[in-house]
Parts: sequence; C-alpha cells; structure tokens
Amino acid sequence: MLTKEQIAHFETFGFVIRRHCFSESEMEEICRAFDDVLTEDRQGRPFDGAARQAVLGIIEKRPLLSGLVEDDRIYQPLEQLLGPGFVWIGSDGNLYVGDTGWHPDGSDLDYGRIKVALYLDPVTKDTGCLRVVPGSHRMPLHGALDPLKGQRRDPDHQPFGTDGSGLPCFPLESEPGDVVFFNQNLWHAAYGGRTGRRMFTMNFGAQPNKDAHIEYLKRQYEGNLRHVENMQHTQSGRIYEDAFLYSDSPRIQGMVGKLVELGFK
Ligand SMILES: O=C(O)CCC(=O)C(=O)O
Repeated sequence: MLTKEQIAHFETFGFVIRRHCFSESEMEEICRAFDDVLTEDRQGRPFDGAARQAVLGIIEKRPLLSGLVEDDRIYQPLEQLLGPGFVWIGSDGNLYVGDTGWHPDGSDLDYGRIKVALYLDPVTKDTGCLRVVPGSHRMPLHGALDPLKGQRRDPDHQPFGTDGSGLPCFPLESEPGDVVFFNQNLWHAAYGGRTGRRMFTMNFGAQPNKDAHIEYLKRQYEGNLRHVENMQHTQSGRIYEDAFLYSDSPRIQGMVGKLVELGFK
C-alpha cells in the first residue's frame, strides 16, 4: 500500500518510486522471462544494437510476468491511485538504443493513466534512468514544455537554451527490484544509457466513464497494432494473449473485461 504521503507525492509531482519491491531472486526470474520473450521475438538471434527492440504484450506472454499485474505490490498502489475498476492498457518490453528525448506519453489530461516501469539493470542519471520534470503532468507546465517536441526530431532545436540532457529534471535512479509509477502525461526522457538497456512497462487507465475515455482506449489499441507491425520481429496481428484476456484471476478479469467487450484481441 502507498502511504498518504506517497499518494500526495504522486498527485503533486506526477510520479512515485517504490524501492526494493521485488527480491533479488524474484528479479532473476523476472529477468529470465524478459530475456526469453525478447530473444524469442528475435528468433533466437543476438541483439545487434542497431535499433531499439520493443515487444508489445510482453507480460501477457509469460504467466510469471502476467502475475505482476495482480500482485499486491503493483495492484494495490494502482487501485489507490486510479480508483477501483481500473483497466489494462498493455505492456511493452524494451532493449533501448541511445537516448530517449523528452516527451509525455499523451496529453489526455482528463483521463488518468499510469505507467509502471521496471528497469532490469541499475540505472543512474547519466546511464539511462528515467528523468522526469516534476509537476509536468498538469497544466500550465505540461503545455509550457510543448516546444520540446521538436527536439526529438532535431537535437539542435533548443527552445530552452539547452540540449535534452541539460533540461532541469528529477532523475529516478533505480536498482532492479524498484518500481516506478508515473502519470502518463508527465514529461520524461532518458540519457546516456548503454545499448540494450532493459526495461518493461505495464500501463493502466482509470475506469472509463466517458466517451472520450473509450475513444482514448480505442486509439491506443490501434496505435499498438501499428507498433507491432513496425517494431516487432514476430507478427501476430494482435496485442494480447487469450490466456490473459480470459484469465481465471478475478483481478485480471476486472481489468480486461472492458477490452474484451470492445473487441480488442
Ligand atoms: O527508459 C527510457 O528510455 C524512456 C522510457 C519511456 O519513454 C517510456 O516508457 O515511455
């Protein structure tokens, strides 16, 4: 459970990091499952480091990883932050190459969405940890950072007189076993990571109770299908696994019911 101070931290700054959530032996198993899915996606070939590898639906592909979403250490904070009835959006497993420039995952300020990120190797400010601009999940700061969007296309574009690595921020340095929860509207980036930096994310939305929320979920699903086509080696034409969509777990059923109703697969 999060303390009321941790909830206030999340509400105010847009993120909270929980330390030592998973033990060393749990992380060894999690890393093995992660490596296994990414290797399978490369059809057993070594990672050549030419470009980021991203596998959508990673956690749905292994029971050990799927179990994370119903684990109290993940599930309870989400229920506290998003409220009951929150929904699954999806997961991705990544081997990163180079820097990730500043961006928010979205600007849907009216719809609560949380990204839960686990970095599988120790990462610091200058070796690829997640950097965030505290408070940028809300207006006016969220909108004021908009000029940074051009910097992802052109690193020489410096609307605030600095390159991306010099932007004022908070570095979420982490060790394997730590878990980062952040609001998807928060501006974030990563600089200086090694080629093949490992991390995976699990993404959740509050219970959709407006047409705009459903539209968001549909848009995201369509975008993810395109992402599978563009970035994944293995092509399945779908995002989720049946074992996950039709899980026996009441917690998982609770978060995927809406997706099944919407015909996502
Ligand atoms: O770790 C990174 O490179 C950035 C992660 C990120 O941008 C994301 O998960 O949306």
